[in-house]
Amino acid sequence: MNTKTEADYKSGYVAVIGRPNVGKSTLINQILQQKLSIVSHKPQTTRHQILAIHSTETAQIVFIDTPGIHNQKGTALNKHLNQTAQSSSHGVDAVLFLVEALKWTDEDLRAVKVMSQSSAKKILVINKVDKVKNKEQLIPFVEKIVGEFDFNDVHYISALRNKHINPLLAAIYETLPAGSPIFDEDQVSDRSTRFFITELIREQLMERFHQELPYSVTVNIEAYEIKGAIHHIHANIWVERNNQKRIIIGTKGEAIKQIGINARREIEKFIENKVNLKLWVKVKSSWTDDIRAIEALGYTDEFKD
Ligand SMILES: Nc1nc2c(ncn2[C@@H]2O[C@H](COP(=O)(O)OP(=O)(O)OP(=O)(O)O)[C@@H](O)[C@H]2O)c(=O)[nH]1
Ligand SMILES: [Mg+2]
Repeated sequence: MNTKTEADYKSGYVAVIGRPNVGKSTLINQILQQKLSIVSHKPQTTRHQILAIHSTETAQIVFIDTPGIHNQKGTALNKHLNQTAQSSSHGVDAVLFLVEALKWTDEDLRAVKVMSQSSAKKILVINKVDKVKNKEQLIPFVEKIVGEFDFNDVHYISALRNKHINPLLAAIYETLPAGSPIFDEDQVSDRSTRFFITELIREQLMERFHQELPYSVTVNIEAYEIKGAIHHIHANIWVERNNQKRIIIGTKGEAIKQIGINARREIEKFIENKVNLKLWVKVKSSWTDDIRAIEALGYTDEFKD
């Protein structure tokens, strides 16, 4: 039960927006000290909107991790990812707009325009400052951005190295309205365990096959059974073509075996139980263009409020 009263507590939603690969998920994981959102060096890692709930003694910040806003046109999946990110900047108390230090691309421009439409408080977050040797270079970089677009505040951080996150949290706190906790204080996400399991498998696929496989690889759980102390999980990996299936399976099944071992380890850490993981690779032609398939694989109606 929530015992906090409005007088001594603040709570609200904060959307984290930016082009792919700027470090949105890394920042959220760092704040929560938990891997809620998978991370990779490949752009467009996040595909689903995820709520990450950060509860402290004085506030509850509900972060919305979003897919990076990108310029790739075409498939229904790509359009859906951009729409997801756009819609999340509305109805929130603050927007964190992430950019990578000294890197400004057309995709950042597209993302900042989306963000500008939001009526929430806007915080510009310059991430990956650990990569910048001469920090003075940051001044003209930031001046140009704040000269063109409206921000209430600017922060310089390294999400990866956990640098200057506390001042950012303090600034977020200032934007929140008074209110009692929105979620139970021990709840960290709106997502199910099954969802995180599919994400942990997808993370291994992205890590190993980032060159060979398209973004369209997806995972669903076919069966989940707990027998005694062991969780038996049977998951399908969906690809679009037979040659992609061959890549994932590898010579004599070596690749899929390794994916399975690594994913099982991550899943065991996450659910704190022993796991027996079975993976199957299945081909569904062009599911990224098929809006019904996108619905079936859970890419819609993601934001529960
Ligand atoms: N050097 C450095 N690398 C970082 C930092 N933050 C994130 N990264 C790296 O940047 C890459 C992308 O990070 P993600 O957190 O997946 O980025 P994202 O914005 O969520 O990307 P999408 O989900 O694709 O939109 C990963 O390789 C991270 O390790 C940072 O502060 N410094
Ligand atoms: Mg991400």
